[in-house]
Amino acid sequence: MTDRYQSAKEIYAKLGIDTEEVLKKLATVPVSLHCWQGDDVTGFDHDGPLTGGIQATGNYIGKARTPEQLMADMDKVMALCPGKKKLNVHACYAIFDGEFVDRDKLEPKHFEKWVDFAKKRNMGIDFNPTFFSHPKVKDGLTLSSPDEETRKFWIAHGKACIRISEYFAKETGVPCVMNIWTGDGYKDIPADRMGPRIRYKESIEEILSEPFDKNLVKPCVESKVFGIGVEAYTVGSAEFALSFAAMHDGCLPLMDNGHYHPTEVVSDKIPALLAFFPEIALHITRPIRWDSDHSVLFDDETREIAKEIVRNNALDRVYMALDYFDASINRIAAWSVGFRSFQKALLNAMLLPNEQLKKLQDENKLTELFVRQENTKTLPFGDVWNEYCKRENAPTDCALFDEIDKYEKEVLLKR
Ligand code: RNT
Ligand code: ZN
Repeated sequence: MTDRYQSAKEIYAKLGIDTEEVLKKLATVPVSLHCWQGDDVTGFDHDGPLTGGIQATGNYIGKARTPEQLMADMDKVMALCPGKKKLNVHACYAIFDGEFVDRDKLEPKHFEKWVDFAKKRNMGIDFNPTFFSHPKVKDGLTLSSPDEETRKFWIAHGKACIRISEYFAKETGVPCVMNIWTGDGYKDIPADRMGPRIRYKESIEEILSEPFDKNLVKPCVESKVFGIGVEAYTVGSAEFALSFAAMHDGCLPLMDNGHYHPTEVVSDKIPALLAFFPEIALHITRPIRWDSDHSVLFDDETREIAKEIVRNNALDRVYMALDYFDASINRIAAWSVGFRSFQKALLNAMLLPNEQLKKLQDENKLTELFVRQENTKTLPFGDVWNEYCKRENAPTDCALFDEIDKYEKEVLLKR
């Protein structure tokens, strides 16, 4: 224990915060680490471009091109990050040994290697059907397509993913969050806004008619306001996803903080949803002017998101997953700084005198609240963070770059 941590511990104790308890607790809170930062959302089941209105920009060296490379990179990222990780896989990351099957025919066996990977590392797994980057996306539409054959194909994919999700949960002993997101929409003003939404609704209902144990599989619907080439209208808008989840028992709303108008904040939406839903899910990202999916930083909104989860005692009601993909810088750096930043945000939230601050609000002592809230920003948070990294065998912030640089020279540059 360093002198600096010792001194920080005493300062926090005076505010009624037990740093030891906080460090122990934080190390048990799972955050989903997405596999797709490692290869720019490419996956292993196709050669085509990334579609669906999302884009990874940049061409930094060292992109993972095989399951082995992606898993090795993920291992490196996990070694660089303190905290409990859950694995987040997309259906397009199926691993085929010889025979290839299309997405409507995927089976648990195509994900056996991911299960082995997760089990060996004591991780649960989250899953995502992949409704993009595929020739059967017809005119930009999948589950909301007016073409029955297209719609059927994608429903079959969704059902296959439910079965795979249940397999993940059974194998790992941890519930699997299965997130439904499609890029369905129109570039310009549609003539019919409701038709596609009705079809989308019915398609998701058909997917969820696949039998599954609600304690093992947690289906979610992720909303979005717009995508590239889908600027005028998205089928799965915020109201659509929220209403769908509210009306279907066992279905969760998923909010991605890159999917709203730029002045809207997801932090404020979290307590609103927690007032109604037993459980909700998040994609944590960093949008810059649009849904750009930059790596997460320890910035104001990330801190606010973590605060809303922690101070509402909702760590076990909110499924937290990262979702970004920056290909313009070392991917291991983007991946790990994002995970570490969210860990920092959670730690910061857990180190705040939340109960005292709430009390000031309820007593309408708003001047004191104003002053004390601002004062929390200069508490010796960094000393507790360093101690956390040390205990979790992860590098401190000062040591992080050298480790990334070494891996780049020894592994990534040789690819
Ligand atoms: C796209 C959504 C979606 C994807 C991943 C890859 O805007 O955020 O969650 O990023 O499924
Ligand atoms: Zn997302």
